[in-house]
Amino acid sequence: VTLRHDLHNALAEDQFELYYQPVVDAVSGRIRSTEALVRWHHPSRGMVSPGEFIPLAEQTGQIVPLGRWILRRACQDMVRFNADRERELPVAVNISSLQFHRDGFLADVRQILAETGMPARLLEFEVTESVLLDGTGPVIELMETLKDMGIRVALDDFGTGFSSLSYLRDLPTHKVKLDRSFIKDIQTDRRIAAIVQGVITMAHHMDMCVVAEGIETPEHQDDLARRLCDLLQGYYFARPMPLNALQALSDRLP
Ligand code: G
Ligand code: G
Ligand code: MN
Ligand code: NA
Repeated sequence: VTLRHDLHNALAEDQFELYYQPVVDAVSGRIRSTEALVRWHHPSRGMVSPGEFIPLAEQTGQIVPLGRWILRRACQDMVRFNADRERELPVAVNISSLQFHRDGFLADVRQILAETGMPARLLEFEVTESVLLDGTGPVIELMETLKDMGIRVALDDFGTGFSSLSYLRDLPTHKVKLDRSFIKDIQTDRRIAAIVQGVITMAHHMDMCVVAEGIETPEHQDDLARRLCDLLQGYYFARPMPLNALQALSDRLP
């Protein structure tokens, strides 16, 4: 039996779970937000990586109901999580191409916000350049509408596509997430370091904030903090974790 076949029943069988990875202030290391990352507990194979099943779900169209479930669960979780926190944490949800460009997307989002009581200002969407490129419709208008609703859209995996600079120029976005492939080599490759510094400086001149992904060592943190990168995310601070673990962590690192 194939993964594709199993995926078909996984939603009805309640086999998905959301993990959350903290995003921290580059200098203080304190939690500023979280990214929701879906996990599939397969009945016989154990945990299957989203790197494996998200592309499948995109091919079959299942990403639409799955994406709706992910957004609803992230909102439910964070409303609950924030209820007993002094400072509320925003959550970022990855949005696939098919989901983003579907006619019913905005209606789904409005419905889920209303139903869960999630404040739009605490919700952020992460989209990649390829999601934006796929668009046949008016991507900028959609992003403006989301912005008017109070939802921010961040550019994910920034630097891995081909049109990064024009996106910075044209899109109503407040945040870029530097792909972790840059961070990996930042200390050994002067060109990479120059690109990273250039993106940070440019983004700041455009009133955007920069998140560096894939921070795995204290040297990575020092380097990015020195370059005035705003936010950091990576295994050095925390791996993606279940909601109750995030709760425990944030109680220790308020
Ligand atoms: O969590 P992990 O690093 O294994 O994720 C692998 C890939 O799957 C990443 O590219 C990530 O963006 C994607 N991914 C994880 N969770 C989601 C999700 O909820 N929705 C979408 N569309 N992609 C996700
Ligand atoms: O494509 P996107 O940026 O949404 O995917 C995030 C993915 O990166 C998740 O699957 C998450 O598990 C992974 N990730 C998060 N931090 C690190 C890290 O420090 N190192 C590596 N190798 N992967 C990471
Ligand atoms: Mn992401
Ligand atoms: Na990324």
